Amino acid sequence: MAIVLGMFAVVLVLVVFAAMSFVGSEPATVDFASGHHGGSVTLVAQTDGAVGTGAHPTWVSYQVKTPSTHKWVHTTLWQLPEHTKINVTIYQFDSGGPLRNQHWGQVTGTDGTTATRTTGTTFKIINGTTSKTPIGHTFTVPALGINVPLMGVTTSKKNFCTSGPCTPTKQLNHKVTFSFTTPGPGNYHFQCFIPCGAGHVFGNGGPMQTLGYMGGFLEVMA
Ligand SMILES: [Cu+2]
Repeated sequence: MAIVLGMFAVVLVLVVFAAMSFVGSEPATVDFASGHHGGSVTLVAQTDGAVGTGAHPTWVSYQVKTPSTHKWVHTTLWQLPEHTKINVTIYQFDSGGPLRNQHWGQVTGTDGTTATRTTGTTFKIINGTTSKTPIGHTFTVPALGINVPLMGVTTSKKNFCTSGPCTPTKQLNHKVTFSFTTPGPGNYHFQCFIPCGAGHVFGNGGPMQTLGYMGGFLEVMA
């Protein structure tokens, strides 16, 4: 009986520790919703080959700029107001490669079904089958039908950003802008669909399956 109780106590302690570390590791939420009274919302994010901060500084990741302090925050929990136009800018600092599935080279679900590059040209698809147009990541919200391919940069360049948060004005990046309109309230999962978790199972482990890195939620608020 003592052994059984002892084992039960050990299991209980382990469960509590696991739960606490899970809760403690949840990324911050950046709030674009409260204080919003009509008009559109500006959302600025970046994708880095190495996030440079937190528990896994070498992991590939998204970061987002707070609307109030304009500081980069390492999180993928973004609160947005409902039925609102969101103007998104993503600075892509990571390298890329040919797409395994050409589907992810298409722009879908955005206003006009287009996105705009640094040069000002709009595009509906990137031919991701060649190494000339490498894709680093995607911004994809499956429930909203949104997909935007994010082009990769050349790692051999001097101003390649090796560790985030990267500086858009100084370091090599592909800037992509697009807009979409939020639906009613709910939690809408978003993620990257490029298996970019190098060193993890089929590139789909590690940062690809961890909140705050290559996946997160658009928390659309009433
Ligand atoms: Cu990715």
